[in-house]
Amino acid sequence: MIVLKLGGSVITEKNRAETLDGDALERAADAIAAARAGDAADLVVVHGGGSFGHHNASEHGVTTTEGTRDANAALDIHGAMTTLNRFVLGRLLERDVQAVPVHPFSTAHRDGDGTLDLPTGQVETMLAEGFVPVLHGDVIAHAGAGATVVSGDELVAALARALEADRIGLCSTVPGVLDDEDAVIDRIDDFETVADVLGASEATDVTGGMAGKVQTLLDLEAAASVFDLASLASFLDGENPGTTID
Ligand code: IP8
Repeated sequence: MIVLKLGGSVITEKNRAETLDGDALERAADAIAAARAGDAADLVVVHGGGSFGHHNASEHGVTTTEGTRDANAALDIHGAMTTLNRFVLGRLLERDVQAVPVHPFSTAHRDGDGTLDLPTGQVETMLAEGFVPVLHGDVIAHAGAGATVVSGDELVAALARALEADRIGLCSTVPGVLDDEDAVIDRIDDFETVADVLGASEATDVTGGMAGKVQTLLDLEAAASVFDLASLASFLDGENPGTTID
């Protein structure tokens, strides 16, 4: 089974509030639909926020650790993410991909120490019944902190562990993890060797840049690939485009 993250900056115009990158989303949906039409593995999709969610989260001062107890603030962030989720589902459904939503706010929470608890029974049942579950970065209840942001990357890691994913794909705006000369690093198997070339994301992003992603992915059992939209079809075809993190 495959866990695929569609980066928020891939499917939205990240620097213009609540603006979809319609062409990019169509291309992503085309690649997913083509893969589903073949002899496809089970697929779980997670998408990030991009310009839906991050702006709302920073307006309300909400991050993965700083929470809010204002339900209106939580709903503002959640609402932006569910709007984007509807767009993603819509593009997939138009292509006969049997995509269904899973909203983390209604299913997941964080313990007092910030650990994410994401039940996956519904996702497993959806997969067994032939659906493609589509999750998204969100706000979730956080013991002792109100509600905090959960990033798509955290969801990818939790799903990959719980569902024993075979492959993880991160479809990003860059063709892979880049070194200091902007060349794609083919393979990363420990963090120290790449730590100083990994910068933080420039646009408003409350959940961290590439360095955080690489660290999270290194901790997982399954191999992960970081690639751009041009390589999504080849990843879904079983190839290893971009950077392999294992
Ligand atoms: O774009 C965060 O998801 P990400 C979503 O995967 C929110 O970091 C609510 C800011």
